[in-house]
Amino acid sequence: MQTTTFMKKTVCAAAVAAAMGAMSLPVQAEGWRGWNIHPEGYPNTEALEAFAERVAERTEGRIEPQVYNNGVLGDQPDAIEQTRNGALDFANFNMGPMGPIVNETNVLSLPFIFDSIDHMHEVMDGEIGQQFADALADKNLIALSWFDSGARSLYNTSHPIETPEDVEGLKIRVMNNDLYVEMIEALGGNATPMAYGEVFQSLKTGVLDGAENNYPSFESSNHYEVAEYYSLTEHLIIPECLCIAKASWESLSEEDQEIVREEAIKASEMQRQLWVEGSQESREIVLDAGVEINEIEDKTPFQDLMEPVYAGFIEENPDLEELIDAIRSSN
Ligand code: BDP
Repeated sequence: MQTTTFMKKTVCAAAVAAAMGAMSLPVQAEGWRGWNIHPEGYPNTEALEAFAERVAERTEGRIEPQVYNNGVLGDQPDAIEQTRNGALDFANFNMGPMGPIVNETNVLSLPFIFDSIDHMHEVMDGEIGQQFADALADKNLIALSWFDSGARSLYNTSHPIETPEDVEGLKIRVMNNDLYVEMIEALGGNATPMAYGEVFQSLKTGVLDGAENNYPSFESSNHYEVAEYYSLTEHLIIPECLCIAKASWESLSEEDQEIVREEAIKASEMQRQLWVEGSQESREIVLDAGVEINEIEDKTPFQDLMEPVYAGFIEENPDLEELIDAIRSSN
């Protein structure tokens, strides 16, 4: 533990102090490593990079966060573990793959739990959002702000999905969470949990028929190049966190904690704004590339099929029923 902490610290302040001709002892800068699954230019990436820059600036180099894009530090379930044990310092996590680790967050993965993105923000920015942050903190993750992740819709290589019958028999990739397997199976499809980075190749080679995601990810992952039918099921509206490893958080002075918290909130404001613009841009890019996008006039048949998913979840987690009701009735 000692060695790891020591190795994570970059003693670069000595050079700064020397350059300034200062005689005081050098301050140790914390070289914070941040996990990000998205590429450069993605709304989340831009917000994380702004966060890193502002934190370094405002702490005068006491914390030097560095964002590692494209999931180069590992897939999401791994990165969650690494952040929990302090091997990584901060990250932008989707609450989907968080479910197997922080059970309460599974509530956010229940299909159609939110009526709209505004509803999700209202819930997450209020008292209920704090309950999720507390549950994450119990598992060593300090959620300082919530990012937007739009609404996830189904896409596939063979035909538009208009009714649940159109999902029958399709091999659909899902994120790592049993709830999504149940969700796809309830629609008559075959679900395959798979790491994000493997989906493109699997769609291309026919190992998968489809997947589900928001516009920016559908576009930036290039899945639209191989799956040309995007159907607006909007079955999941899942928030994401800007999370700090508990060990990294606790190593900060109160003053630096305040700076990091403020900048995380600013980053989420920036991300949400970029998200709206980015979603629109991505939609245009995929349309220009020939993707067929279809609206679903009546989502009730999809929603009705989710009843057993809710029933099974509540049976296994009776203590979470109140939270589900609170979210559903909060709009
Ligand atoms: C994106 C999320 C990212 C997930 C990815 C996925 O932002 O965290 O890893 O979906 O489908 O929308 O795996």
